[in-house]
Amino acid sequence: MEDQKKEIIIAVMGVTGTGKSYFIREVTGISDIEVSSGLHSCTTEVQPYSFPYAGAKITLVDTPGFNDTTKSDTQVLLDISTWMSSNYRKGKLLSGIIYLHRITDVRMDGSSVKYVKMFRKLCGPNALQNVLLTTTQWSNVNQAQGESRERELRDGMFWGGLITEGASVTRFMGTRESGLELIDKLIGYQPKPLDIQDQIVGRGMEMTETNAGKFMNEELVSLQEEYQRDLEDLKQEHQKAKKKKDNLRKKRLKKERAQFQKKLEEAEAQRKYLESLRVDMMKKLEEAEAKKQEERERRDRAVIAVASEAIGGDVHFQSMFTSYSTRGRLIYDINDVWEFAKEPFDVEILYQSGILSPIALILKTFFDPGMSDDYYIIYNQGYYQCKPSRSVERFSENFVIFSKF
Ligand SMILES: Nc1nc2c(ncn2[C@@H]2O[C@H](COP(=O)(O)OP(=O)(O)O)[C@@H](O)[C@H]2O)c(=O)[nH]1
Ligand SMILES: [Mg+2]
Repeated sequence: MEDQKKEIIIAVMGVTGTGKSYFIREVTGISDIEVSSGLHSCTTEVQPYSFPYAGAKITLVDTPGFNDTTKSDTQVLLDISTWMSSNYRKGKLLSGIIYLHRITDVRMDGSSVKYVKMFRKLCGPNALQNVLLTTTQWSNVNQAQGESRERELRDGMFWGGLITEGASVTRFMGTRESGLELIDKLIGYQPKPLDIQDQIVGRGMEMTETNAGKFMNEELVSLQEEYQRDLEDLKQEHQKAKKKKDNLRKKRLKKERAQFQKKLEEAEAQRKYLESLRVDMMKKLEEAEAKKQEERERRDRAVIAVASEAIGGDVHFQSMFTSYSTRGRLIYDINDVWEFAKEPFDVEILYQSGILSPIALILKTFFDPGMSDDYYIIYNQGYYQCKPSRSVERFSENFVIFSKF
């Protein structure tokens, strides 16, 4: 039987552009995680990434944020809730949440304020003890300015309330080491259910009955009222301009009205959507999520086979890992010998520095029986772990198997 490492699940949350994907990329070492280069957001779905650390399997869950360029805030809340409830149903609890906020922000903009309020409802007081309110992008502010902003955040009403309920304030300095310090903290925490999980799964509530859904609905109602008032004002302005025969102004006001009308309709559509999320509708969404996860697991069943004879490449030293370039093949069915005749591609085998000397690798002791399983290949945004017990012989060659971690 293969030993199953303990899994620690940590969600990474915050509005779009705060550095969630960047954080996960740095900490996991999975370099092909997409980080946005401009205003366009890349994380459109909830996406977990696992990596080995401290003898455990650490899973960092990337989440879409408010102010996404492709998704409404309501949809974002729903995506997060669906993922959370689907995993809770499987008995998976979060060990903690890393909540990211840019220290470069001069003040909290509308989206951040709305997000922080929603976040509080989503977690509830119990889970807030497992939340690290983490500031990012310290390299883009001077230290004194950053510290003064951090104090304002602590003392302000948004973070102040979260802190009173047990959340702690930390910093991410942009490096792997700094990120791992946060992971170290959370590893020791007692995993807890979030309010949203308890409300949807435990109590069978529909979205608008949950605290987060209720909040979102109230936000949308007041947003609609605000737009309606704005439209009314614009209408009067338009009348005045009409009387004065100010055509230029009339034209401008007309354009403005059209914009507000569109916003009003969007808010209305979001509210209707939220209302449509009855229990059976949410069940369906959860099923779709579970299906997606199954599909992913099925894909993850493919393994990477590395021929023992392929040994002999260059050894590189990095901070956390020593890596070694070789070639591997992606195998969907280990019993299909012809898959082992496929054209190999370049892979890097990583191992935690200090465990085995690179000399030992070059001397081909790498595939010795009884060796540790602390060897990995990063492929397709995930870690593949060496399973020495699964090595096979094909075409009189020995292959070592790496399977999804
Ligand atoms: N200097 C610095 N830049 C960062 C940091 N975190 C994120 N960024 C940059 O901020 C932008 C948005 O980051 P991204 O991870 O895509 O944000 P997300 O929308 O929260 O996933 C990217 O251009 C990153 O390179 C950080 O800690 N330090
Ligand atoms: Mg992202």
